[in-house]
Amino acid sequence: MRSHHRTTPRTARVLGTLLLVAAAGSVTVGATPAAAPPAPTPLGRVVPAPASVTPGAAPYRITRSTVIRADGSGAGRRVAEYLAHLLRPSTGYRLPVTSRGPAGIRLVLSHDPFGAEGYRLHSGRDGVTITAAAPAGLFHGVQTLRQLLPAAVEKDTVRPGPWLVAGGTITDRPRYAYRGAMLDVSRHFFTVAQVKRYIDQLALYKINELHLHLSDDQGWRIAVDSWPRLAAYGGSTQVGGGKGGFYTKAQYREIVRYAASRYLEVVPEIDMPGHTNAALASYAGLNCDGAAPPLYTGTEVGFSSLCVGKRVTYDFADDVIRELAALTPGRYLHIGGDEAHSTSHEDYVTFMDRVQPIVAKYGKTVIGWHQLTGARPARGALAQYWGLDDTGAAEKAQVVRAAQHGTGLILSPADRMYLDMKYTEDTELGQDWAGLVEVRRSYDWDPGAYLPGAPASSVRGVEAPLWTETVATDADIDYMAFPRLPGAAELGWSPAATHSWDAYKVRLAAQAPRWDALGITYYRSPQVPWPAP
Ligand code: NGO
Repeated sequence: MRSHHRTTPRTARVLGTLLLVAAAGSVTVGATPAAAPPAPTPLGRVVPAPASVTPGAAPYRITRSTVIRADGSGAGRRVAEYLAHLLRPSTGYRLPVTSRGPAGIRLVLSHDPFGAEGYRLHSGRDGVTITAAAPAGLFHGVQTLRQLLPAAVEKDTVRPGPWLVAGGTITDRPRYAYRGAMLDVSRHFFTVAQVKRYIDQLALYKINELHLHLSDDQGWRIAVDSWPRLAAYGGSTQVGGGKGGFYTKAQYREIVRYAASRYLEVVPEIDMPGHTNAALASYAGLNCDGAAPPLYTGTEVGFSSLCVGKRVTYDFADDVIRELAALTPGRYLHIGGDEAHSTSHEDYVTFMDRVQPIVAKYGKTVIGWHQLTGARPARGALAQYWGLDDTGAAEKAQVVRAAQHGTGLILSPADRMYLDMKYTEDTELGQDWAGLVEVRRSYDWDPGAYLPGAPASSVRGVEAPLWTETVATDADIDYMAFPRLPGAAELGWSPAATHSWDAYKVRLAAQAPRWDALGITYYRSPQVPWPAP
């Protein structure tokens, strides 16, 4: 294990103690190997771990006369409506939302310095109050409130309760502003309903960026009016030869809207100049030799490239980026740039020099896979690192140098964060090119120390990509994402001082009844002390 996990700084112990107090009701400093850990109380089982937890005496009880109050009629009110929607099916209560008068659950926007996404949640006999400086903070506070209630609250039919919210105060804010998950909708296509289901799972763990890998060799998944064959033909298949699919602009807007209602920003990716067979197959003119290759349904990588010397390539890039930027209220547009093995280095640099300004022209910030740092990353660009712990020093140094010169970093080390890696040799789904990634391995590292030499401020956060060569259904997504996804979320949200595998695995285990209630099928890793099913 990495040595920085062995030495626990003082602040870490103080916060860790708070968590342990919450978890066990007693003070225990110094991790003993958790053989039979006590079941954590609701306050001690929240994932991602809050920045600070102070248990209180009496819980609040939600009853049939509970009212939810949010001041005003704007975004705060909509968060209150969202909360009521979550609670009504299982409690069977009316839970009216009001903007004045007494209320058991109050969402308050205030000028207190909670930051863009932080919040304070106070729960006691008289009620629950969530206070934040911005609606996103109220929303994240609601996710915490959810986890303070019994798992049965997630059911969609009426349950007996009682609906107790553990008493105490949580003050919380994220470590990183960028906490992402990527879904590859190219290798296998996923419908709008499937993407929404994943969004709801991400929101529960306070993830705020949904990266959609919209194009690759096997499929083009977004309608582009000026190049209609990209979706109509390039989207007509997928890995294994199934019928594929694509999002109309209206459908894509619906994904963006739904994500925004859960405080997630959508980051669209068009992977270029490699990983472009679907586009090359759709338009012969994009190929250097003018001949369109057939559609591709295998899983090899690195064989396709846009034609860097042709003018039409940049007309294509401009049209696609313009139309996609118009569908994107978010700040970022991801242009891929990985595994351009069929593009010469010189061509790669030329291509990136020409395409990055197009992204800026349409008002967006470039994100690229970290190979972009081998070209000239545009000012303000972010590079997404997907190497391994033991990636060569020269490659890491190139990324670190870019970070020292202002390129921001999103960390997705493949042998930690890739949700498509097998857990063990016996995992049926998934790949193993980056190794086997069990739950502990995926959680137990520090994004702040991962690339020594990269300025702390260059690390904008983490992202857990789910590539879908072997993933085709909701159940497949669930199995690969759970239980690793909550760990990725915790790495992005929780202060480094709360990091402890022994404490985390107990909190993680306590999530299982919630997943059962939500219909999420997960991998029962032997590393985690799950409750009996
Ligand atoms: C690599 C490759 C993808 C694969 C993935 C599978 C990146 C950035 N490019 O990650 O095309 O789908 O591995 O794990």
